[in-house]
Amino acid sequence: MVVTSLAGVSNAVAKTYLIVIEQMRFDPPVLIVHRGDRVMWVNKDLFPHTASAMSKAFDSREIAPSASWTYVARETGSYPYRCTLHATMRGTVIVQ
Ligand SMILES: [Cu+2]
Repeated sequence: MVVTSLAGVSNAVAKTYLIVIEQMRFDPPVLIVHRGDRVMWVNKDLFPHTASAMSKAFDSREIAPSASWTYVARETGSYPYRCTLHATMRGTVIVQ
């Protein structure tokens, strides 16, 4: 895996964005972040979920109730993802 330098990023302060999992939904369903930012999924349901990229770029595996999982967005692109436990649950992270 290539470790990219952050030298070219004008805003060096990485942000953390929250995606709340509640009532079988990802909120927001589409999230746009910048390279280097963190995306944290927080599970507010009473049963586990996953955030699993279709491309396999990331996979939280099971996020327990009240637990969270964080992904550092290192590569630009559009990342549709789903919950592998519930077929209707889908979202997209776009890394610019
Ligand atoms: Cu689920």
